Amino acid sequence: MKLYYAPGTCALACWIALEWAGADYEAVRADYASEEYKRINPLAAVPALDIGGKRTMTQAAAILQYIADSHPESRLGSNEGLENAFELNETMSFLASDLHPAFWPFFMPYRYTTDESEAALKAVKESAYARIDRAMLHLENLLAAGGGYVYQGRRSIADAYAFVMVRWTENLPKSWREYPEIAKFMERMTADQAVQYVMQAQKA
Ligand SMILES: N[C@@H](CCC(=O)N[C@@H](CS)C(=O)NCC(=O)O)C(=O)O
Repeated sequence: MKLYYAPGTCALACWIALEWAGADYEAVRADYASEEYKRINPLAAVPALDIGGKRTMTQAAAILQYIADSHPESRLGSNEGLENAFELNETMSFLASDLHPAFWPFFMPYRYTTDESEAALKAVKESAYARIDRAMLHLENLLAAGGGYVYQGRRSIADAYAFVMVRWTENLPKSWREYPEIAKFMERMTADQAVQYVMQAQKA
């Protein structure tokens, strides 16, 4: 299977999960704005996963779940039971629909205003900080409850997903270093061999 990614993006979460799962895959660098890539994902975004099916899979959270489900021995998915499955689903939804979008005005302020002036773009960027902080504080609480893991005290797809987005706070006025639980989580994740491999390989 082929994972389409771009450096620094949320697609790296899928790459880390593929490594953790011991999957047989190829990582393909994509130019997400290109016409060629739009034929792979009409939404012009990474990640996309091609498993040789009728169409390419898209949406990071869904792809991560697929990786976990297709490699059950790697125990990257939820624990047994309806409520446990709900909790992972809830956490993945939080990451995909609260944490991730909180960054959009920061990275792409021009999409959130019709005023093209520098001052307007700066204001939009700065408006992102409060939503990012709100989501980071929620993640901080999840990690405290999970003993340093995002989901139920053990490694899961949620760790990979949270890790790549937390990195985006690096150059913000309030970076991940200012959240004690997240800082410990980042220390553990950056020491992980698969994470180190992916973070190096994505630069190539
Ligand atoms: N809803 C999609 C969003 C994916 C997404 O926004 N990916 C970013 C990288 S983190 C991207 O490709 N952005 C390109 C763009 O917005 O032009 C998902 O969760 O997979």
